[in-house]
Amino acid sequence: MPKTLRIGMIGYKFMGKAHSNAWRQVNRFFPDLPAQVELDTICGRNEKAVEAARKSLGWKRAETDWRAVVDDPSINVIDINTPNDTHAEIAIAAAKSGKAILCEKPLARGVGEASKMVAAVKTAKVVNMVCHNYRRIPAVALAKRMIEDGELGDRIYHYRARYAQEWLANPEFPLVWRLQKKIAGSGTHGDIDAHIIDLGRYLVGELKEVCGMMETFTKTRPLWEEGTAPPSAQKNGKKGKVTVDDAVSWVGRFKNGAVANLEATRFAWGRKNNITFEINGEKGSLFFDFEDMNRLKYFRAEDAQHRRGFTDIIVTDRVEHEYVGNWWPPGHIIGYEHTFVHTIADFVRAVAKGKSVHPTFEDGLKNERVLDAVEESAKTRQWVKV
Ligand code: SOE
Repeated sequence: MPKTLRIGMIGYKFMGKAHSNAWRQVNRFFPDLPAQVELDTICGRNEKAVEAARKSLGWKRAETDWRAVVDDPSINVIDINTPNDTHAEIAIAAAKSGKAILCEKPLARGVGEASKMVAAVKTAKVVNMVCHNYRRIPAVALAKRMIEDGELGDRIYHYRARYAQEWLANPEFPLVWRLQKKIAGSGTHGDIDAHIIDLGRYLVGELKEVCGMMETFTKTRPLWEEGTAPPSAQKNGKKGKVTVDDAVSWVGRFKNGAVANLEATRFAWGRKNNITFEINGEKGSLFFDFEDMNRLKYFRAEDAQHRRGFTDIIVTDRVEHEYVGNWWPPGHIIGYEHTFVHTIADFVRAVAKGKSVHPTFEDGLKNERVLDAVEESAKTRQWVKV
């Protein structure tokens, strides 16, 4: 008889919606999972808004006090989708309550908080995971397999990645929490650079040292009451100070000798949610573009010179490509929301077996070490060891 996992989800906006869809779909599309999930409680501060989310996202109960959810003995899993300043407090309390924990990225606002979270889950011996959903894109999983199979050779020369969005290029976009250091910890850096750092750690290896720069293009923005009006609405014309980075660029060295070159920005008009990476090895290259997420491009240096070029792999084979078999026949592509279903399917398996899968909180801490090192480098204009 499969176990039942009752989920308590803290946070109900964008990530709450993506996670709710994944919790609802996971047993339907991964029928072999060793546990059935129940969307038990959704939690948020605004009673009216969280009740509306409960109804639309399919949860049994709505709650405004996260502590009540964490202390509820009938809840087995805590899924944290709140702003970054609450991740540590909620996760540490959930670990003490013996809950398995899925936490949105970035794990915390820096190494200090992340270290406490890792200590808490290790002491409590609870299954833990950070929701770096892009690892579980089938094309990214294929890239990992090809690198491990030696298709790029033993030596990787470059990991080059960019994460570009445009949603803050409008200077009138209000001062939301992602622009406030005390809540977010950092701006573009912890928000989306964290994702391409995680992909670099997953696909290439650990970073040894970094050298970076940061820029804040728009120093002040209109104030607004979070949750009282759509972001375009502005409250009383007052402005507040932006206290985080708008863009970050950095280079680094991996421990295995590969060179890193990463850039993240939320000021790139025309780029909605554009993640690209290219990995160059001694025997060839891989290229991925999230705007075309079901393809992986592969260049094999050993092909005959007159006909070699980037081959275009459509990553939709039901047997050869991870996760695809749970969806549609070849060529019927999948999307952003499926990456959360894949992540949560692996998390459910981990909880049922009592053994965490990557990326764990330890991975989240290693990510924070890179984030903090880049931030220190940008401040000191020096190379910094991770
Ligand atoms: C905002 O930049 C954001 O929602 C990130 O916080 C997510 O992690 C990313 O997947 C999409 O963009």
